[in-house]
Amino acid sequence: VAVLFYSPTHNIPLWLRMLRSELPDVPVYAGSEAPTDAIRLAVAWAPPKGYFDRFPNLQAVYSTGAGVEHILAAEPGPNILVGRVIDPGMAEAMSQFCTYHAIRIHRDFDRIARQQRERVWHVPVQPRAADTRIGILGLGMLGRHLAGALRPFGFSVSGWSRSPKSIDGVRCHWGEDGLREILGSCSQIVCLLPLTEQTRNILNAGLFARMQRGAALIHVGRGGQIVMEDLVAALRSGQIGQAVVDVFPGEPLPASSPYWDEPHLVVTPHVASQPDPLTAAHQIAAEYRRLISGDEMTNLIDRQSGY
Ligand code: NDP
Ligand code: OXD
Repeated sequence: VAVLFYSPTHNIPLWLRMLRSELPDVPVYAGSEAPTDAIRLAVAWAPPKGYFDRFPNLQAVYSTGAGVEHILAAEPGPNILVGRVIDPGMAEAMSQFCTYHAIRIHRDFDRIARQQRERVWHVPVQPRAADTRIGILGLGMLGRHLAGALRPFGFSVSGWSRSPKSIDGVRCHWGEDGLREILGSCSQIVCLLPLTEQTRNILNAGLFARMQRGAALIHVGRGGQIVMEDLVAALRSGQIGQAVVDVFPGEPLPASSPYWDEPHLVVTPHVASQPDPLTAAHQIAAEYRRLISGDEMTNLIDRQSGY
């Protein structure tokens, strides 16, 4: 009975070390060396399609991170449980990333930096945080944490989810009508949705047209949710004032991409938040013990809804 780790991008020796120290009595293998019959639990990032077919006794696959669309794309058998790491450190890092950009945009700190380069001493009018309404698309583990992180700065906060919600201090919207309301009422929109059939290409020209003119977009969900050509057109027309994009339809973004140079667009290399291998390994070890003792596993996703 053993655990498998697979990733084309992670620091594999580090993850193996962490998993082995949390599961000292359990063999933990990296992809290519695994004895296929023994593997019960796999921990993976972006496995190729059909990758799990070779493990006849596999019962559960955990994403190393919060998103699971890359696991589902590999098409694990229908009876295999799919879960994800729920890391408090990830939520903190995501809130830091989004709050930093929200404040930078709200206070127009780019203009202050420009003034320094131009040796201009000019004191702009200080905007009121309550007048800036920030809309968060996705009120899950990360979106809710971000809502809580923005409130102490005085921002007005709205959120959008699939099912109705009631969160203290947050104007909650849901469904199609809710999307129209949140887009029309916020001067900054943060996308923290999972990638599913419903959210693929959701950030497109139609959605941008429903945002307030000159509003900002902070996209930290998934690359498959944004139509980059539409974003560039919206930035150039002024419909979107500025954008931060952390996740792209094709990653890594090639050096030849024009997006690096697009005015009013901040490009970041999928760094908003990353799982901490130490806490992730601790959590995965607990899940493994539940699996082996027949207890219900936690942090599983609903394969029907895709998140
Ligand atoms: P959760 O699964 O906890 O929450 C997802 C939220 O999105 C829920 O509120 C859900 O609504 C809502 N949602 C899903 N589908 C729809 C829909 N069709 N319409 C409206 N709302 C919808 O996800 P997390 O908060 O943990 O993570 C969100 C995503 O962030 C991840 O899937 C990943 O893609 C991305 N991410 C990006 C990182 C980065 O570094 N850029 C790092 C980590 C994650 P409901 O509550 O009603 O179910
Ligand atoms: C994740 C990510 O989904 O890092 O965890 O994007």
